[in-house]
Amino acid sequence: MGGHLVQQYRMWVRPRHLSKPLSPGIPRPAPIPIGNQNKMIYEICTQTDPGLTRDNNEDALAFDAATRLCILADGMGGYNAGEVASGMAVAFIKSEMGRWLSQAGRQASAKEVRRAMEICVANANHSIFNAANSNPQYAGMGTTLVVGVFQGGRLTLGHIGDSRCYRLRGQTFQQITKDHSLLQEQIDAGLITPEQALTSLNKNLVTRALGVEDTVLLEVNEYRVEAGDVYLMCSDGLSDMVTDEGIAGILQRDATLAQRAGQLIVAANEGGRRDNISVLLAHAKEDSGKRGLLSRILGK
Ligand SMILES: [Mn+2]
Repeated sequence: MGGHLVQQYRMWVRPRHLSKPLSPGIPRPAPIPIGNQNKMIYEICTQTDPGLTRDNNEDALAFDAATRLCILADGMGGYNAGEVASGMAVAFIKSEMGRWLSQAGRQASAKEVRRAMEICVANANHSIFNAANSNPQYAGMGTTLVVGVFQGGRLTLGHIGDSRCYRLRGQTFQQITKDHSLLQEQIDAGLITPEQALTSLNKNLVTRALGVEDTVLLEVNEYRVEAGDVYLMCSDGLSDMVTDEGIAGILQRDATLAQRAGQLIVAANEGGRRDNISVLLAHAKEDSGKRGLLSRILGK
């Protein structure tokens, strides 16, 4: 029973207090060129941990190396419903979006990738919402989502809820998604300061979630990727437990990407809270051009 209560602490709330619909995000900037795709290579790794006090993991994450599609979800709902929702979201998007990306190939424009992502997430939303409505044990389940596609020098990034994406560029570490949460809305409205937010009790109330209503608004933004950038996608099990400075310090260590992912998990567990922790790291590197003689002759 205790475990059940722990699983329930994270909830979705309808943003009823808002006088107008949530804005779909910042005004859309000019499309970002994809650049020379052959010049950027990506190393991607993932790690997830149930945490110190939970025996189940309601986070789910995956990536597809061929299409550089990255997905992370943090589910919510009673019993194992959170696991079902996040698992469905990741499996569905990996399969559908992965198939579209491999068919559309490297030629897909920013607009097409954005559209495909929106359709894919809308379909995933339907399938989770239908499962929740046809199985009483899954009633009300839902999940946060971060989904990213790296193409050459461009990242198309979608998110719902409070799972996040951060970027380390040189010495600058920055959160590049903005949570869809009650807390973020209170900060935006000037009701509380970011400092007060760190100790707030309603950290876990999200105002958007996948699968809880018949439609969902995915926020999609595009970013220019520079060689050397490290991107971190994570669930709140990391971001609630480790400060931005702490995360940046680990990402700047001289260690392999997988080692740094493991060190983030350790740091979150040292904080001692009882949530699942998931991290996905993507390191953009300039292709050194040291290809074999044959591929240089063939121009590939
Ligand atoms: Mn969580």
